[in-house]
Amino acid sequence: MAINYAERIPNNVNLSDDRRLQRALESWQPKFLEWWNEMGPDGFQASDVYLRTAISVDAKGWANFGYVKMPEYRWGIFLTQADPNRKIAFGEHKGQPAWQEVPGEHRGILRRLIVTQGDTEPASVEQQRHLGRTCPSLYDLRNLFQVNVEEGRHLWAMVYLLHAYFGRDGREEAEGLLRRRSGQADNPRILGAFNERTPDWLSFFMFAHFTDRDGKYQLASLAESGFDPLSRTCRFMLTEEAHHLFVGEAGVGRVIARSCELMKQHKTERIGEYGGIDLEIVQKYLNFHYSVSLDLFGSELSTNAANYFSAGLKGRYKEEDLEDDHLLSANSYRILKPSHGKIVTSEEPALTALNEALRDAYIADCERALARWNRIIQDSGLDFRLALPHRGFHRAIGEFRGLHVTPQGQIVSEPEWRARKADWLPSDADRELVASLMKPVTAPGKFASWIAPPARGINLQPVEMEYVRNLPAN
Ligand code: BYC
Ligand code: FE
Ligand code: FE
Repeated sequence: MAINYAERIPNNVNLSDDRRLQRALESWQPKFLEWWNEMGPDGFQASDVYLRTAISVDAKGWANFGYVKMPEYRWGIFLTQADPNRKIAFGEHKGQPAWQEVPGEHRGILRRLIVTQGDTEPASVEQQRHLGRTCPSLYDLRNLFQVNVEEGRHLWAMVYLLHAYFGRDGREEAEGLLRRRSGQADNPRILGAFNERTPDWLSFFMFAHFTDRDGKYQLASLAESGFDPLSRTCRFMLTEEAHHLFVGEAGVGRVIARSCELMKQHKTERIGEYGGIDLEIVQKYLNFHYSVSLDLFGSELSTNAANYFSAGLKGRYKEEDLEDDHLLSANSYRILKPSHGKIVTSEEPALTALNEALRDAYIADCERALARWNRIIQDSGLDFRLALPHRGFHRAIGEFRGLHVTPQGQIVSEPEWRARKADWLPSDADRELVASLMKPVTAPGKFASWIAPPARGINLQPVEMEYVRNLPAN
């Protein structure tokens, strides 16, 4: 499954055998580059960045590292190897051979899933485009750009499917993916979290941790899809996603480590004046990014989710490891929902509760990562502990929407919520404090005051390597 880099669009799908498709994608390519130049990393398009590029989709050695100017990155189309015997593992078509073409009866909802997935990718690049100017180190700057170019490639992954399998409407959707803009009132991105701001690096690390992690769970569910090209493209995307999650978790972990160091050194929890970020502020950022990411799983009870599953288009997390009939015709699932001012458990048909089941898997993953962050604090001998807020906290989608739920899971009145909101979510003052610390640090091997250096560099290189060269002058 070697990747052909001799063509204008690198690919491992024999693109040159399909001239029509190749031409269609080659005419989308300059529009993508126009978008990248307009909405991609602001100020760094001429810099040389130590990036990895896929050379093969095999588990071993898919990455090649070298200095690249981002607009010259070789974005391409990479699918994992096909399994000719693959069968649909769930839903009404269970046991039938996986589809190599779009099943006509499910065309509309399949297209919508692909467009929704595709829309998040450029959105995240837009949200992060201004961050280069305030990077805490060249190491972090390079990681930001690595994530950005790979999100750009994820857009290519979905655009390939739209062009290859959905004809004219697919091509129109592919244009739409370049037209919507994160946070723009008249033409916003589709999902809520992708229209929020990512104003500073703490926010970026939280986003990469919590929001990219939604990506991991959604991609894993789409990797189960009976539509084989979607499954194969998502499988390769997941290998890229692992690095994004590393950037997020390790980034937040290094902020925590530095805060602990300053707290011990100055014997106070208020470390802003010493150049650190209070753990209390870290907790509020966590509350924000976790809650908007929980919304990305959709409503607890969803007929859309039931339809996606029954149609064989979107499975559950690790569908094939689950031991049931893979139809969910008679199963139930326990969810939490508000009822008469309290939060109660309720047995619901498992088929309509699929979003909540995926959210549960995600929450368990977030709990494991949280324990690793708390271990850093514990190992410094401090008593502070971070926590995930209740799943009903600050929700805009689903059963908890419109309610005011505290991080501990109490439903409170609106006045009480307003009075206490600044204890739970970043206040203007918190954001200003964090913003005031975001002074760029670009000397190789140096790090901003608010973050600890990483344990090791990229690709076995030293931490002090010049990961980005040719920075903009200013
Ligand atoms: N914001 O039945 P419901 C990633 C809409 S992240 C706004 O509750 P459903 C990445 C919903 O569209 C992974 N609207 O939900 C991470 C529907 O609208 P319509 C992205 C929302 O459909 C970092 C209505 O509410 N991938 O890759 O079961 C960086 C009722 O829908 C939201 C995917 O999302 C929201 N949060 O599930 C870069 C996978 N939630 O139809 C990249 C594909 C729901 O009434 N998408 N709505 O107009 C899906 O599987 C589903 O669309 C969702 C929603 C899970 C998102
Ligand atoms: Fe992505
Ligand atoms: Fe990602």
